[in-house]
Amino acid sequence: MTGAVEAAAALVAGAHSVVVFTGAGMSAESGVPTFRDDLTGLWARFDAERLATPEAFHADPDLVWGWYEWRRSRARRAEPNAGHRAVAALEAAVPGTTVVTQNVDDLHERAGSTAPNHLHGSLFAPRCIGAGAHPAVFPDAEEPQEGRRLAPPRCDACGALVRPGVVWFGEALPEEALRAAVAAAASCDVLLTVGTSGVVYPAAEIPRIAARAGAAVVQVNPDPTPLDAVSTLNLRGTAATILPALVPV
Ligand code: BJW
Repeated sequence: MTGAVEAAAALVAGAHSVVVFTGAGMSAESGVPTFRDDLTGLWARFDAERLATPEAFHADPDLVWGWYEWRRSRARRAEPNAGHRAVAALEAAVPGTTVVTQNVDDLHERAGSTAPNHLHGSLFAPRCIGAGAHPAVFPDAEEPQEGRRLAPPRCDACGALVRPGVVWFGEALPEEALRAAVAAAASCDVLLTVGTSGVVYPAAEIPRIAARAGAAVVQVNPDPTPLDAVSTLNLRGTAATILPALVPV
């Protein structure tokens, strides 16, 4: 263990309350591409920041729904990695632990985390765009390797188009999830920020809120990010290699 990893492990071991704040890098070693990785297959010539918008869905629902169904089928096939399992073990070891994730996969849950707080929604909670926002249920499909355009289903209750249950650019985050994340960040002893570029707001405020409130912020990321500046310790490595060393034994 390097000195910085040992120092981070000591901070976690001495904490009563820990927030684990995760981004797409958390699932990279499970084979789920990060949000800012280049798109592949049918979407190679598109920019994720433009596809993840209500405007893109309204302009071309089949393109955007096909992208999300492709991602949902890949996320279903992915398995949690050692980093997800370490987060669940940390929750068990430090009872005052809150997991706040920007990820739309379910790998924290499948690794054993009890109730991760999903700030940007979920690939597994589609709903209709009608006024009732009815939850939609339809069979899982195996998507082809290269992806495909796919017409979104219609809502059984009101006939409106079904959309992914994620938070797109320009949309509000789920109110209760954001409130709980802000409260946990404002009162924790240690915040671990893992695998996020820290550029998408308001989520990127979460580590900054913890730092302003006096918590130690420990960043796990192979690359520098704007969160380096608020981090007490910057651990340059991957989630699956570093997080297991931070779990108190
Ligand atoms: C590893 C690793 C390994 C690799 N181990 N690490 C203030 C300032 C400027 C702009 C704004 C602002 N406030 C709001 C905005 C606008 C906008 C915004 O932030 N834009 C910025 C891009 C400039 N925000 C919004 O629009 C938000 N809504 C909003 O503000 O609404 C206002 C409102 C209020 C009331 C009513 C109505 C409106 C909504 C933001 C929603 C973001 N949604 C997305 C898409 C979700 C669905 C989908 O997945 O398709 O969420 S965008 C995308 O970014 C996704 C992610 O959750 C999010 C964060 O990305 P993340 O997780 O950090 O991934 P990457 O790829 O960026 O980084 C990966 C990192 O991992 C890298 O650092 C790697 O080095 C690292 N890594 N391998 C550890 N193995």
